Amino acid sequence: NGTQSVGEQLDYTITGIDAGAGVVRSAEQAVEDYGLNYTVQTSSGAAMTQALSDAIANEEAIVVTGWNPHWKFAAFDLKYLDDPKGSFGESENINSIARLGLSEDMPEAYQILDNFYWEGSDMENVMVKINDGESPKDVARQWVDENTDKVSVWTDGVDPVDGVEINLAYVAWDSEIASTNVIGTVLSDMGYNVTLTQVENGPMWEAVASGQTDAIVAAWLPGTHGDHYAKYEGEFDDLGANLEGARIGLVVPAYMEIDSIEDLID
Ligand code: PBE
Repeated sequence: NGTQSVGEQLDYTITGIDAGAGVVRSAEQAVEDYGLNYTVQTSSGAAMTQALSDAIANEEAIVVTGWNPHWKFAAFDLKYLDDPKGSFGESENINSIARLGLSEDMPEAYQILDNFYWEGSDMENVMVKINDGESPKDVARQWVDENTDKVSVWTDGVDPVDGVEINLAYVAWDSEIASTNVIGTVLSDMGYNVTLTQVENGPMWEAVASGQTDAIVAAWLPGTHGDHYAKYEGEFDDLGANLEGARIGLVVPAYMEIDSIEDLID
């Protein structure tokens, strides 16, 4: 297909994830910013990584909405496309957000959530194992057991509780499956009766703002979820970053001979 343009090779399609994801919204922004005649196809994180894996097996062209931390960078040789117009923003933090009143109602959980902080490499280790086929719960259990040095900092000086119910909402993004299961395991070890509720992105923000859920550890800021953050500002308690140096953007296999979103233009 040496005669085909990049756009033709890609069927003028950016392989997206769930429609509610910030990275999909940013990809639609990029289509506008760069004047691309591409469609951002929405599906799910799992469908995106399957499409990526299939394309790489056949050395075909593909461009996906990507982010890190993510196991795909350990599994495949990938690169971000440069984004000179800044459609995808800069470096991101992942923040923990509590419902209003959590600090009074569940001071122990609040303290742990406030202390929760880990590195991109920690999250990626958890993600890689989950992708290898182990259950998120089992991998989280293992990570917590093997990282008592880190976990003990989060629980330092916090008294255990006796079966208090707590709910954490999350979206089924690989990164958030990892983080939510890990903090859920830590809270459970501290005596909480933990429920993890999987929802879509918009409903996740609405749930923490309305108090339907107690907390989320999945707030990508300032860009990716900036619209949700602004919509509900004042209706939640921002506990700050649990991870720094995250990123979103358009990602392609390293063998593709393009380096910038601008190279998608025919
Ligand atoms: N993500 C992973 C999410 C946030 C976490 C980058 C796919 C998104 O809203 O795009």
